[in-house]
Amino acid sequence: MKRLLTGLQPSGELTLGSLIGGIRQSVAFQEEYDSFIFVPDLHAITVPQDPILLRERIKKNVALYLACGIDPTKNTIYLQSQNLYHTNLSWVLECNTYMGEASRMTQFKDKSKKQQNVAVGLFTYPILMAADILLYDADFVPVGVDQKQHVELARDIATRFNNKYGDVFTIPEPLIPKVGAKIMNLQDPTRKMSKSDTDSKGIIFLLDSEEVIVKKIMSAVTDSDNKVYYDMENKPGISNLLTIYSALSNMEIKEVERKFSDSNYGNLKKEVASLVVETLLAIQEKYKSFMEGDTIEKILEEGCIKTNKIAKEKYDSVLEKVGLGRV
Ligand code: ATP
Ligand code: LTN
Repeated sequence: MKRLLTGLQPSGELTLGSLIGGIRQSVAFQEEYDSFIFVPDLHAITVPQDPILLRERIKKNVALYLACGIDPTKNTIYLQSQNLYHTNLSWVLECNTYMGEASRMTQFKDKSKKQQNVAVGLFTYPILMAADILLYDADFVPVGVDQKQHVELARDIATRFNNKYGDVFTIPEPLIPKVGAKIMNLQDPTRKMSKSDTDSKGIIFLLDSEEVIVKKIMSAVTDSDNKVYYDMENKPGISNLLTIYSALSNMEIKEVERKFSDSNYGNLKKEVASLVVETLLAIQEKYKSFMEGDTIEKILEEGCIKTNKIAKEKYDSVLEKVGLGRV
């Protein structure tokens, strides 16, 4: 079985976009791959975080993965900060990465503009990400397009390292989702629904209450044409609602279009709201039971033990190659 590894930053509460575009893909992959899913919590502190909120969010996100169908018997689930080999390997890789290539990372350029004081960790972030991937010989790394450049950097570092010291690392390949359902912000349907956005009116969070979900969908921005059909360019709001309905009902867009061809916008919104509520309430029910018991602690403990063993072996062989470790 080929190995797949991915991480979702606990940078915000998970959204309907995270479910449809991210988590559901991982649920499909778990049947086919030896899947490693971890929480890159060390990556989260590259920008300021409130410690209490951060700890809460990490646990909530793990509970939500499980509630959305990530099966702990098919996935290795763990926290990055519980495995010191990530940062240790990152240091060795930093010493094998050039300033020139690290300086080309476009996400650093974007993210650093938003910070008053830019942490050095924000700059070295992609090298830690390379360590996350290379420690486990991941064959595939599912990521959004914005992360592709980072996986390519991991490939470059691994290739250079292998050439210099002899084969140690598997060269990973990014898995970019085919143009699938991209869920847009309900208030500005030309922008992606993003968990770290500050204005929550256009974002459906997986833990929103029924009342809030209905309110957000009923006030989604549409157009004045009052005809329901899919046209992302001219009718992004309506198209986004059709996309959400299609993704959650597993119906083709064409079928959904047909179903609502005689509806007015109010009716369409009501139906979409009711399907989103049904889906999310079922997830929230499971989420509650995961938050109450000690399942999460147990899963993370198991993941921690398993991944520390794998990572130690890889790290030891890296040390040996570069002339460090036991003499
Ligand atoms: P952030 O705001 O912190 O950058 P994000 O909400 O944009 O986060 P990521 O954590 O970068 O989401 O994405 C995780 C995965 O979920 C990626 O595979 C991404 O493609 C997918 N994803 C996130 N938001 C959406 C969305 N609105 N529509 C479709 N897929 C999404
Ligand atoms: N940078 C990624 C999160 C991340 C990751 C990884 C993803 C950290 N390490 C390793 C895949 C593999 C993000 O912000 N989405």
